[in-house]
Amino acid sequence: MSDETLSNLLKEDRRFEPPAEIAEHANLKEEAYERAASDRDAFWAEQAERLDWAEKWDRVLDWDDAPFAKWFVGGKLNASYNCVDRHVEAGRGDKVAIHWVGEPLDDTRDITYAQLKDEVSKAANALTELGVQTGDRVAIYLPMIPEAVVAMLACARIGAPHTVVFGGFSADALASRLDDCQAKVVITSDGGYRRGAPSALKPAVDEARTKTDVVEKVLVVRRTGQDVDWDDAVDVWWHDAVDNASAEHTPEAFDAEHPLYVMYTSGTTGKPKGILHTTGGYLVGTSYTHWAVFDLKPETDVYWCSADIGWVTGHSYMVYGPLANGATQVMYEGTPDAPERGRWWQIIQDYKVTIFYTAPTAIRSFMKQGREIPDRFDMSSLRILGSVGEPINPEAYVWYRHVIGGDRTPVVDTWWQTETGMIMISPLPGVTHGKPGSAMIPIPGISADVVTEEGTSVPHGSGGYLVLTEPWPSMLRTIWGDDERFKDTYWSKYAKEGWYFAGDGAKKDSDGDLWVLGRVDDVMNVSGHRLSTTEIESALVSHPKVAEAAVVGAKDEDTGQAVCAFVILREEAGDGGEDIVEELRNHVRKEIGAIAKPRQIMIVPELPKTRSGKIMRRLLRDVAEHREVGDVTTLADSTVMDLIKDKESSGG
Ligand code: 6R9
Repeated sequence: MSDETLSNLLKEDRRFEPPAEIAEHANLKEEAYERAASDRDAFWAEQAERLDWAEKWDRVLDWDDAPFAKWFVGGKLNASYNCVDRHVEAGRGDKVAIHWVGEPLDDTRDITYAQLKDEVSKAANALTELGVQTGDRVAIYLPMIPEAVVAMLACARIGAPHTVVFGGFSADALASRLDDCQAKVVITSDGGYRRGAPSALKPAVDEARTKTDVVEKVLVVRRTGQDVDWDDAVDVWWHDAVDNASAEHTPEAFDAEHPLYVMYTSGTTGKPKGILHTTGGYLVGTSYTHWAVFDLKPETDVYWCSADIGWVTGHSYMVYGPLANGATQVMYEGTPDAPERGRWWQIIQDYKVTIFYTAPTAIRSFMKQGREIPDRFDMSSLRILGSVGEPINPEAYVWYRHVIGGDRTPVVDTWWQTETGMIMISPLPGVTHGKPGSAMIPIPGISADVVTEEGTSVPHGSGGYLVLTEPWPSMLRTIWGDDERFKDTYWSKYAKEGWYFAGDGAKKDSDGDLWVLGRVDDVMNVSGHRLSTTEIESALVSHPKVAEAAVVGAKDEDTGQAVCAFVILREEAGDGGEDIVEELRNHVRKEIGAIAKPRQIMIVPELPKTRSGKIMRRLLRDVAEHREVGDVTTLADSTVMDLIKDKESSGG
């Protein structure tokens, strides 16, 4: 990385101290870092004590067959019991587990832990009745309705690993996942509400069943009441099977390494990777981090994670972490703009949400709409804000803290992955000062480093590859059915050192704090200088007229790669004026340096994003290099590329 780019990042010198109130009562204090590092096994054993074990483990970690880990060897537990029953047994059955908010106004349900226990027990009985046995895989293809949580916990209760497929995925994507993990049962619904209208789900399951014959039964929740095709031999209504089942169900204790779920995530090749998580270590990792990073006070906090259940964030920080901790949380079915743009802030006001966890892409879209919208609501209940999914640019961080958090709230920028299962690098809200744009340092118990291609730790002020240097409880155990790909993808680059290669580029600043710069394939090389796409995007977004920016490196005869930027202007900036492109090019030059000045800037109405909000730079690179645009099937909105191409051909 060039000195120029580094010094630009280091110019970000705003700092936010932890509020005294949060610091004083913080769940984890400074000393935890030292304690965890001095005896790692003892630290994780201490964290494991937050769960109820039917049988205690005799060994914390078995790493003899690395990289195949076994955590809490010999221990037995039931994840569903830990998320539900034990809270009821402890006298907290009347506590609300989920304030569920449907997208149609006034369509809400409050579900207590006692009710959740009954629902999960019934669903577990119903699944058993449908022929699901311990070890069988069950796919879940549902909108954000309570039955999605119930279904996951019911699977966990009977030891049937679930694979949740995001409701926005196509029939093809669903079929390939069903096939890959040989799912015997699919749990779906007629449809769900999105942007004010019912959208169908079951037809995709019907179509997927024409492409694979692994599915024996489809359990269908009635959510919207829309018409569905029905196959009597396969389809079963949830309200028939579950509502009539017994609410008595004794959870069996499973081995700590019993598979809990498979979550598919995209890799560098076309075939998605089925990331396998197991029971004991995963639950220890998610409950510990949910408690430590969000400083959870289960008695008083109202927590809300806006992620969809179809992503790992929904698994770790909507289902397993919060419920294992006995938290009260909000779950929202719809989009942020239904029926109008203030919906999220309305929910925070209505439920007095205290901890809010969302993604930078959402924050930037709210910035674009302007602060007038959130300013209409009372969000003084908020005390901690979280960010996840991609690097948060300093402008978005400061806006989030200032406009949403009223300048009271620490922002925890949490770095982790589907593969890590839990948050790995993040500030602790009562300990770490906030540095906009930096995820700071690994949380207590976790070891990470930034290293060169050859595996040497980089000095402060330099960049390289992010690696995790010690195993952790919620690490992926393998890629479903493909141990070789697991070893190749994550453990071969630094095989000698035994490190996990995260696939992200990062830098250490002069304090040794970490800045995750994005996937290594998002790193450009311009005239021999390594430039981060994120960093240039961040510079663009710091311009008052810019709402969002995506940067790619396009092949260039002279410089190897050249910087090409796609920019969405803020609404109040109108068309930006005649010289907007030159103005922005010069702005980047001023912020970062001449080397980063974009060769080309296109003003566009939208950016191509996956359904989890990640910008698909691959497609933008196609445009920048004047190629036919590649596969758009994983885009949230596949028409976006047409809008961008129109712009390009009109010289926009
Ligand atoms: C949880 C989740 C993982 C990739 C990861 C990185 C990016 C996530 C980030 C971040 C910078 C953060 N990422 N959090 N980059 N700062 N706080 O998002 O999992 O969907 O598997 O994505 O997301 O590139 O490698 P997943």
